Amino acid sequence: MHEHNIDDTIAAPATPAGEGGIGIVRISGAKAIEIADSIFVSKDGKRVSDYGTYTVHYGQIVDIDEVLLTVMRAPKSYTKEDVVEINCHGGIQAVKKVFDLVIKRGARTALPGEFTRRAFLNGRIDLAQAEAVLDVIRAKTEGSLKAAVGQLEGRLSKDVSGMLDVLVDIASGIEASIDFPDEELDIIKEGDLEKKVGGILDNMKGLIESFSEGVVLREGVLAVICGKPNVGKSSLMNLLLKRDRVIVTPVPGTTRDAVEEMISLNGVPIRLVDTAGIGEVNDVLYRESAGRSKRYIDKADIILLMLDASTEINEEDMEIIELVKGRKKLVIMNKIDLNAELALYGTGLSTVPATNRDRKRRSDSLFKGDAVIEISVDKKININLLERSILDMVWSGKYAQGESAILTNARHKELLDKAFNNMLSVNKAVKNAMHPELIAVDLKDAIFNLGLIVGRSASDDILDKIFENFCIGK
Ligand SMILES: Nc1nc2c(ncn2[C@@H]2O[C@H](COP(=O)(O)OP(=O)(O)OP(=O)(O)O)[C@@H](O)[C@H]2O)c(=O)[nH]1
Ligand SMILES: [Mg+2]
Repeated sequence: MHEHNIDDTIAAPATPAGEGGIGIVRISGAKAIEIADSIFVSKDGKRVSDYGTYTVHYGQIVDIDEVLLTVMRAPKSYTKEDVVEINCHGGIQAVKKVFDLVIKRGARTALPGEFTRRAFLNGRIDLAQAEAVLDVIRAKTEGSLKAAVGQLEGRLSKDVSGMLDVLVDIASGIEASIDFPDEELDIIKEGDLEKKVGGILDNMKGLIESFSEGVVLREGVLAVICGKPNVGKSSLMNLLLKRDRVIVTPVPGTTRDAVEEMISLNGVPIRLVDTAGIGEVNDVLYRESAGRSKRYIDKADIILLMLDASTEINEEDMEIIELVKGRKKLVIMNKIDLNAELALYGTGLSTVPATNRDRKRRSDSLFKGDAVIEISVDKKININLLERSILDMVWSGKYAQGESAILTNARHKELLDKAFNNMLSVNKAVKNAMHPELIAVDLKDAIFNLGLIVGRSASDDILDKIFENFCIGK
């Protein structure tokens, strides 16, 4: 087990190792100012202990580097302790030397996430907010960032604390009625309690339902482009990525390995995968690449099944169609530019692709329930529509990035599920006018589980588990 003595003064490089413009060594704790004082020679002749909070000073760490030193005094700092940040030149040597010197003068190397852990333990932020720090650092797109920042600002915390307040209120009312059974206490009167419990259940349900969106924002959606060779999968990958990431040639079987890249559609992170065409080639290399394609197809959240709109659906297509049967997918008919009428249809100049009615009918029966869209990667026809269709699949039409709290973290989801079940029991007990003591038991569990989300009653083990994922220096 790690030693998290909160009385230690801790230090760590706060910037990633490697070359960069600046590198920062961060120190936090009662001795932060004293340690900085012992190694810093200021240009203005003053000592670090003379400096006020939120001030920046130019000087030298003797024999190492010229630096800027920032002082943030307790309690208005990241950790609520005295914090000093030393900005030196980026690069491994300067940062390492300054850091070593700080340790020599009495600081201890911070454990992963220890600065943030202190911010939590010292009461500046709650646990859900502390966890959001990591999400902000790791945010993949604007959408992910927005969700993480919302949580860091306390959107979820406020929601959860609000529920906790109501539950604690109910619980104390119930306790009182247990202690003084003869007095008619307001709390369990009439529909009042039932209404409060119902409100909490609704609130919890809304949060739990937001988790599917939350996970998408945090982790991204795995969207796998698949199809027989040469239909234009890699061309689509490059187009959506807006750069020439993968090789495109007129030769079927060009792509041999699956390639995954992150894109952002309206701020939603999509892990887009280009796969090798699956078809009737038969060499060792082909079997390996088709195997990889199939493994990605198995893992996909969304299948982007690509077909060639300029030719009939053939056996090769059928094999893949069979492979992705029943999966959540978008059927993309590419190369409509090769077909005059379909091309016109794509531009909106013609609304019915007349000669393709038969083909359409066939694909309609093949892809019942799936969205089918016609595009041309080459001529960039219907690409906006394609992007919108992908987003629609991700959100199934129900998502609007509003101001309400959303659940992005599996730990929170698990706890809310538990608390929700506790509240269902409470609800049942209330409806059946059961003895208050029976209501109180489940109510206490609900309060306990909800409390763990924001860190009330969280044990050291739980904290260890959460903060071990952080980087050192955060
Ligand atoms: N006319 C036309 N040609 C296209 C279109 N999209 C792609 N192509 C061409 O089709 C050929 C194959 O494109 P790729 O993107 O390599 O196809 P792929 O599906 O990745 O092929 P494999 O990697 O072999 O499975 C290339 O010559 C592309 O330029 C399109 O919309 N219209
Ligand atoms: Mg390819």
